[in-house]
Parts: sequence; C-alpha cells; structure tokens
Amino acid sequence: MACIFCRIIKGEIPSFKLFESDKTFAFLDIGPLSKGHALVIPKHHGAKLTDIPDDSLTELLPVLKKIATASGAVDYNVLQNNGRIAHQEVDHVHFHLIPKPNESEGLGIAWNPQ
Ligand code: IU
Repeated sequence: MACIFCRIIKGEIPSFKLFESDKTFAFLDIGPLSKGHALVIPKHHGAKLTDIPDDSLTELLPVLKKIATASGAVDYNVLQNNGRIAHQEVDHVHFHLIPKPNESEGLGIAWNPQ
C-alpha cells in the first residue's frame, strides 16, 4: 500500500495518535507549523474532498472540534488543501488544525508592519 496516511491508520508507520473510530483517525502532524498541529483524516482513502463519501465526512468536523477543545487553543486555523496548486502534498484527504499561539508563549510570529 503506497498511501502514507493509510499506512499510518494501519499502524504500519508510527504516529502520535489523538483519536480513532471506525471512520476517522487523528494524529499530530510530523512537521508542525505550531505546537499541537493536528491532522484529522477519514479512514476511507481518497485524494480530494470530492472523493470521500458523505458518511465518512460527517464525523470529521465534530472530531476536529473535540481536538480543538482538548488542545485548549484559543485561536487556530482549520485548513484542507485539494490538489497541487492548492498546496496539497499528501493525496489522502486531511484537515489541518493549526493552533495559533500567542506571543506570550514565545511561539507566535510577531509581525511588524514598519
Ligand atoms: P498538505 O495539506 O498535503 O500540504 O499537508 C500534508 C501534511 O502532512 C504536512 O503538514 C506534513 O507535515 C504532514 N505529514 C505528516 O504528518 N506525516 C507524514 O508522514 C507526511 C506528511 I509524508
């Protein structure tokens, strides 16, 4: 099986698992953009959102919400890329949950417009 996320679901490749049900899997991103960067994926393999059956999609947002709540993140991005031009690198649908730490945590990027 070539798909790396299918292999992560099967446990053939280790991951820091956050959640698993019969249809959904969530784990920490291996190259986090911020502390707690998580990926929520359907177990059904499909490259793009339009390839995934509705019944595999229905649980994804509630799981993402559960992880966002558990993470304690106050500000965060939810991101889902489809296709190379849209910056998709892994061809198995995944939702990014990217916490945006505040500057007092020392992880934020301070933007100075001057
Ligand atoms: P993208 O939306 O396809 O660009 O995001 C792919 C993400 O998958 C990216 O953030 C990678 O760090 C992440 N990832 C991972 O967590 N584990 C892996 O084995 C591989 C990629 I390959």
